Amino acid sequence: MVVTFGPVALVAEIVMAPSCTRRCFLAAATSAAAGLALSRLPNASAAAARKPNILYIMADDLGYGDLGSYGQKVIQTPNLDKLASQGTRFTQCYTGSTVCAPSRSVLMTGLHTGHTTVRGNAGKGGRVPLRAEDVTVGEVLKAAGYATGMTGKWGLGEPDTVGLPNRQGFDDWFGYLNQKHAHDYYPEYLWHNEQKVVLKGNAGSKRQEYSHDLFTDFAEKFIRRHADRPFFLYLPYTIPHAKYEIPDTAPYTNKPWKANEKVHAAMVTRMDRDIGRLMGVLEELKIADNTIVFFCSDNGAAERWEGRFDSSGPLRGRKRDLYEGGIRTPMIVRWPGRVKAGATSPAAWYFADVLPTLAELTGATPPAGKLDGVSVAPTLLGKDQPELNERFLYWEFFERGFQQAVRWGKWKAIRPQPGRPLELYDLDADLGEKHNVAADNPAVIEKIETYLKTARTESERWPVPAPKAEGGKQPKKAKTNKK
Ligand SMILES: [Ca+2]
Repeated sequence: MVVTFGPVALVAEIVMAPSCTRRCFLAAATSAAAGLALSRLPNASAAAARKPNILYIMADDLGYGDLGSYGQKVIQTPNLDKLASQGTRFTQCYTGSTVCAPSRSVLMTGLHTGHTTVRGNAGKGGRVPLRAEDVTVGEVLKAAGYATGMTGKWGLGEPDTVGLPNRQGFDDWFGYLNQKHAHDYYPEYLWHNEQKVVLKGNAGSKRQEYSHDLFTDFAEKFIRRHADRPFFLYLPYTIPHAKYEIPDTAPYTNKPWKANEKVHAAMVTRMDRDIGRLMGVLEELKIADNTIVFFCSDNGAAERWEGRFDSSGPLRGRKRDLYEGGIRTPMIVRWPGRVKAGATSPAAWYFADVLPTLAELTGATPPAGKLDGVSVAPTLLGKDQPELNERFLYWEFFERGFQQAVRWGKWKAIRPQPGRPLELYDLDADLGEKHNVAADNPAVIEKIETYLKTARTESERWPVPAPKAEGGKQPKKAKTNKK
């Protein structure tokens, strides 16, 4: 039974440990069975005794260019820069979508927007929750024995739906369910599991409890409470999403900038400070080396802040675009001794890969059905995965009609509206997606068009609109479909 799980080499190492009794062997072997990826590493046997904790931190609407380690010159992010220096910085990692809810749905389910349940912030008939049959990364890690926590913005289920975090694998969570509610940084209430928690400091017009600070407090307590067992803490911060509210714009208060610019910068720096605080807690508890820390954004920059921060960096577009500025994210992964420190990786991967990756890193069992993502654990651990360059990454987006995007090797294709020809960009030569080279590469277009024929399934809640006639008028058939 033991051998059917873990690679033989790892089991052999455990068997040969001199002081190991049968009981100790079984405990270690169970742990090893649950630690496949660890076994690929030279010093795996010691680490295999204890599954790694996972701290997955995600900002909201943070741009590709907002961090010092990704080229930001103005906003200070010393703690995240340190995280990058201690881990690997991925330059071609992508979110699940160009807006909040579908991106989170992809992250949670390992399915891209052409298959996942929540394909937009709202669908036909309003917001759509995850379904009971959706298997989230929370459920996958919980089943592997992890304590599962979440704090911040959920966005995948309203009260009294099966989409609630507690019904999707999270033991303990605190924050916003509803995305619009999350625009308010001084809410009158938040949720702790299925209970409403009234924030007295924000009653009426009072502004004393900044929700972001409460999430950091919750995260710290969760980590302390679970320091002696494997935990998965998902921390989807709401910063730096609008509204532009913050207790203090330091250290930018005296800058000659617009008010919202000061708030944006101060939000990012405040989040950075708090991530530094959580890293300090991991160090204090002596679990920093056994905790895999991820940091990313949920979609591209909401504002480009051109000439001030240039939050999309060198990329075209921003949130709500399928150009790179809408979907490419900073991604930093830190795991001392395992994920290479101070390294940069151009491997192309995306949110759909997170579930299978975390499953492999923790020895959890991924859901039975086919996922769109693959495990990029080998890539995180510094191994080549040339197959990542051969697969297709897929996005679709329903606001402003219907757009689709595909990444395939160096190529990026976008269909801006149904029925329109694909645009094609060579990202190696043209990171800013300025030159549509579709006409010069018919074989590439044909290959991507063939892929698109089977890339997605229909969703009742997000019907694809019929192609618009030239000039923007809907053909008659589309009108009947719109009811
Ligand atoms: Ca967002």
